[in-house]
Amino acid sequence: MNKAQLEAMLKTHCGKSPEFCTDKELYTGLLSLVQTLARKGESGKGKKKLYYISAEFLIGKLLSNNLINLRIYEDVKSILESYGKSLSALEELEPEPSLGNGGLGRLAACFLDSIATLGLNGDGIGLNYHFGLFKQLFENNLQKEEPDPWITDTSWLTKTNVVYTIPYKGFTLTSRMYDIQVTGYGNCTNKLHLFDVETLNEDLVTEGISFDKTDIKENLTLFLYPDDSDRAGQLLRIYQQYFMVSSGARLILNEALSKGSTLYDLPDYAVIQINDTHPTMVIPELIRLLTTEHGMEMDDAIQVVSKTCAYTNHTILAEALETWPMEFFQEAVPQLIPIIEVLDDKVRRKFDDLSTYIIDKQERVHMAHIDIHYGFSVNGVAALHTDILKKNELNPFYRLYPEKFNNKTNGITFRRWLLHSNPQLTAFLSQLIGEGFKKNASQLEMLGDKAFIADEKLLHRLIAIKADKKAELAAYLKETQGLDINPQSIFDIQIKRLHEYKRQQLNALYLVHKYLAIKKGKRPSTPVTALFGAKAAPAYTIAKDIIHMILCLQQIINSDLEVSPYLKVAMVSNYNVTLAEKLIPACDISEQISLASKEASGTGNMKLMLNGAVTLGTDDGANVEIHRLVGDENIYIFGDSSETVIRRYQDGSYCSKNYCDSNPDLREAVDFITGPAMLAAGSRERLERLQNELLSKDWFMTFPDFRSYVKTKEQALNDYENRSSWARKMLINISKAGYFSSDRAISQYNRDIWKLEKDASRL
Ligand code: 26V
Repeated sequence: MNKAQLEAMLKTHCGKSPEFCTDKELYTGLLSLVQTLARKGESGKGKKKLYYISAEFLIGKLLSNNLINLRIYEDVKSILESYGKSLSALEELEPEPSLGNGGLGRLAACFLDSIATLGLNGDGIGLNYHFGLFKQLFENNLQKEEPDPWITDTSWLTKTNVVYTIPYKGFTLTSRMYDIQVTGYGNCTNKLHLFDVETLNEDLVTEGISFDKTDIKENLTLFLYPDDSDRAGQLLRIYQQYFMVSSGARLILNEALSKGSTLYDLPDYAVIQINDTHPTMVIPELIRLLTTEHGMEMDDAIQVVSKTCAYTNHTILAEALETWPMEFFQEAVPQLIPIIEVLDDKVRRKFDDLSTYIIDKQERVHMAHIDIHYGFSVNGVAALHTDILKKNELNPFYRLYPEKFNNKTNGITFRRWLLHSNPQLTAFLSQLIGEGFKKNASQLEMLGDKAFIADEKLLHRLIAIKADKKAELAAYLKETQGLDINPQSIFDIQIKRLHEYKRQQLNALYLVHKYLAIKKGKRPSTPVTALFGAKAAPAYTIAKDIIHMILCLQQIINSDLEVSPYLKVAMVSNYNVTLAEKLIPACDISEQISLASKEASGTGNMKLMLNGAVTLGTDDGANVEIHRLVGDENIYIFGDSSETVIRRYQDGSYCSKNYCDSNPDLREAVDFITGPAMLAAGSRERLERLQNELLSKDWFMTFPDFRSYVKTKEQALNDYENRSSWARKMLINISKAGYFSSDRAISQYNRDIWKLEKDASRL
């Protein structure tokens, strides 16, 4: 389509010429134009279809992403400009759907983009949370949670006529399917199906994000992951999960039937990727539907379902592996109990290792065990993670089914995380190596050419682009959050969910140490800004205490006239996809400092390297693969190895206090937490609790890594001074990022697990 045709279409969809439109009218017109164009790429005709079922899809704003994928972004931008209108102003009007917590949900969104881009027949299945994850505010140096509505008359959701009746103990709920189009880069469009309850009542929300957790009819899809610290919250999770999988299972069976399946051949029509354990009930639910509504024998149904389902594991953290008391099933979905008992019984007959049973002695149901016994594939999300699953966490299962285990290192979509978030860098890279990398990310390797690496002018241009993105970010944060940061400083960024294993507290301890060093006269040559973005789960007390510590430090350091010219702390509030798109291109140092063995993969690490940040991290998750690709010279690795950490957990030898006593710098930093400055800024209760947690437990071993973290970070800050040499590191990081494209990840999923035909007619 040429520009004139596009302009004509835009006018039709707006109902008048752009110059007479308000921004809202333009936004609505563009939305309808995009939906019309995207419809041309829909097919759904392929015989076999992938269903990516996930409790989270952190899709972010869609307007620009869709314009890029439809390849009309530049034309639309310039048409709007010719009428004195700005596309970025329209982008600001779009609310962000926060339908995910972090990496797992964002991965699902990147995967949908790549599935469509590769022309694969694959849809997402999830829930239509009306408020998604909470909106984060800061008050008195504390996190406050508020609902974050995103559904308006101009959202991307389309109501469908697909309606199911979902049975629970003592009542039923009506489920309706809403669709969001998923455009690929090229011509293919798939769908994200989000199921919603017809009887939802948004007025149930009272103070903050509190609501009546027992009123399932009215609350089912209000929030993502409602507070599950109590029984009512946990039960609500079961109600939500069952609603999602029962709706999904019915859709999957109906689609297969409509294409001529007998259901005995379901694996020829459907493959279901179970994203972590949240959708696990799809296995017993499918078996239930096949046996009760489609007349299949139990053994046949189990066989069919086992050949259809594949499971991805995203964490080794014991507390995150779901186990539900049998009593919860009794209360919410008793119809699944006989099925789960049969599944457990079959395992017991076959194997004598108790640790692989589905129902344990305490009558708890281990969801991952269902997935592993009754799925045909089990994958981890980075090489190290999959190795740890095989050797440690899931070793008894690996010994039973070695052939099921495989690794699929995570990936990210470059359309959003480079083309959209960093058009300046994209244009520069295109000048150097052509446009091919947009479709084939491995072409970024060409940037590693000796001629490029030695080209000082090129390196300075790279630095200039980074400087522009830093200035843009500083202006944005000033305008939207009142944060004052120096764009000339080094931007050291840690953005991810707040969790003790990710160790924001280690970064905070470093900042105390640095603050005190500057006070003693050790000033850095280039000022440093430590940026954080993180939400803490509402009921996760220590995580909130860590946020409190960082916000107190921000107040103390930034208002200290002696120190703030050299060091500043800025914790952005409500870190989400939109903010990530602004923070990532501006980053110099990417903090990936999880305790080795604990971060399954990480994907922020990939987005940051792609945008020319240099990683400061532990040998954990996908950092290991980044390290291998860029080499020792172009990454800063510190801390104990995953083997050491795992051994230390096994022999129970770790005692945090000993480390503290033998390192005066660490002692000084830990003491500072409850020193007079902090107590004046914050809450004694929170600060003492955090300090005590570190001194008496420090479960994620920040103390043993403190010394090498400080040393390695100082090395990175010193190396930054040599601008050309630093820019070379940036370029090499970009050149090696191609491996982390989600197109590569999805090709591997398809080659090894899904085995879908490419729909050539759509490419
Ligand atoms: C969930 C929970 C929920 C209960 C409280 C503690 C807790 C701790 C961790 C989790 C994580 C759930 C799974 C998850 O989000 N995993 C992330 O998946 C990403 C995509 O594969 C991966 O890059 C991250 O390393 C991994 O943490």
